[in-house]
Parts: sequence; C-alpha cells; structure tokens
Amino acid sequence: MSIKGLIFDLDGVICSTDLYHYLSWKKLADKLGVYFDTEINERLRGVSRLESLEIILEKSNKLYTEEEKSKMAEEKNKYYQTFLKKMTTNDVSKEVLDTLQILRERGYKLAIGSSSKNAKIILKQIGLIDFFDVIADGTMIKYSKPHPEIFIEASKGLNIQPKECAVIEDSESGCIAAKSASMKVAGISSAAKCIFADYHLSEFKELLDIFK
Ligand code: B16
Ligand code: MG
Repeated sequence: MSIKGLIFDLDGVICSTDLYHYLSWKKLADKLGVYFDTEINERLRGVSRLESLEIILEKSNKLYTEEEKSKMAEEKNKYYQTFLKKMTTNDVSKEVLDTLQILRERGYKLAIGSSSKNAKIILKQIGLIDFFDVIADGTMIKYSKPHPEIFIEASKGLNIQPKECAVIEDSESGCIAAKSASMKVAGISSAAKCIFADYHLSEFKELLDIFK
C-alpha cells in the first residue's frame, strides 16, 4: 500500500515545545514538593494533561481531589502558555520547513496529529497555522495516545485510508497509537529507537529518503 498522507506529531517533532512541557511540570512538581525528573518526563510524551499529572502524582504521598487536580493541571497550563507566548517563526527549524515543503511538492497530504489542546496556538506562533491540510488536536478527541483516535481523526480529515498514512512521532505512546491505527510510523528524537517504529530517524530530513 503506497503512502499518501503524512501525519506529524507537534510537540517534539515540528518544534521543541516538549521542553516547555517539561519545564512547566517541573515548576508545578517543585511547588508541590513532588520528585520529578527527565526520566519520568519521558512517560508524559503524547499523553493528555490530566494523565500526565496522574503520572507525576505517583511520587506524591498525598491524595488530591479531582477538583484540586484540575486546578493543578490548569496551573501547569498557565506556566506552559507563558512559554508559548514567546514563540516565533524562529522556533521551527529550516530543516523542518524545507522538508515539509519538499514532501508537499512530492504530492503528500500533510496533517498534524497532536494530543495537545494548545496545538493551534503553537502553530499560529510558529507561522504554520495555514500550512497543513488538516489539524487534528487534543480538543477533538476523547482518548489520547496510545489510543489511535487522534490519528484516525487526522486520516478522516485528509480523506485517506489509515493504511495509506504514515505518522512521525517522538513518543512511544504515539508510535503505539499509529500502529493501532494500522499506519506506518517513523520514530524521531526520544522515539528514534522505539521498537514499535517502522523507521528510525536520526534527522528530520531523512523523511525525504523514505517518502520519495
Ligand atoms: P496540552 P503531542 C502532547 O503533544 C505532549 O507530548 C504531551 O506532553 C502533552 O501532555 C499533551 O500534548 C497535552 O498537551 O496540555 O497542551 O493539551 O506530542 O501529541 O503533540
Ligand atoms: Mg510529541
């Protein structure tokens, strides 16, 4: 089956907002006196805000009500959005821009498939809000990665069968989600060595060697 649609994860693939997620959770965890490090942070990639908080609170010996948890998630999001406000077109690399442009010229349909409810804000900040054929984000789904819902939504939007789509992901949860959606998946960055990935990228532009 030939690939017609490419679905890109956002945080950690198109731009480095994964770092801002980490710094914002770290600020909240420090305030709560809960241990949090970059290793625990790896488990947060691709999963929703509230699920991320649950993972962080595994290290806490206090029990919190749903209302308290919702306030904490809101607080983290405020820290995160402070970082987002400072983003500009300089926060997306020339390599990413050039590669996306060439893939488009080769005839691929391009989508975003992100668990983030902030995806559109980020895409506006980095000047790519009108670039993709479809933006599927955290506001459109009930279940976040590793559930395949986000990628199925993206393929529906593109009007391309899941088997004719490939996903580009930096998270294990995203690679699993793509496979569950019957899609090919290229792992990059934190997911470069992911056992669930069909392709293992050390650089974004290597996509041009795979999708010709
Ligand atoms: P928000 P992606 C995911 O985005 C992040 O990897 C994950 O760390 C975050 O918790 C999730 O979005 C929700 O983000 O709090 O902005 O709604 O990698 O799927 O683009
Ligand atoms: Mg990601």
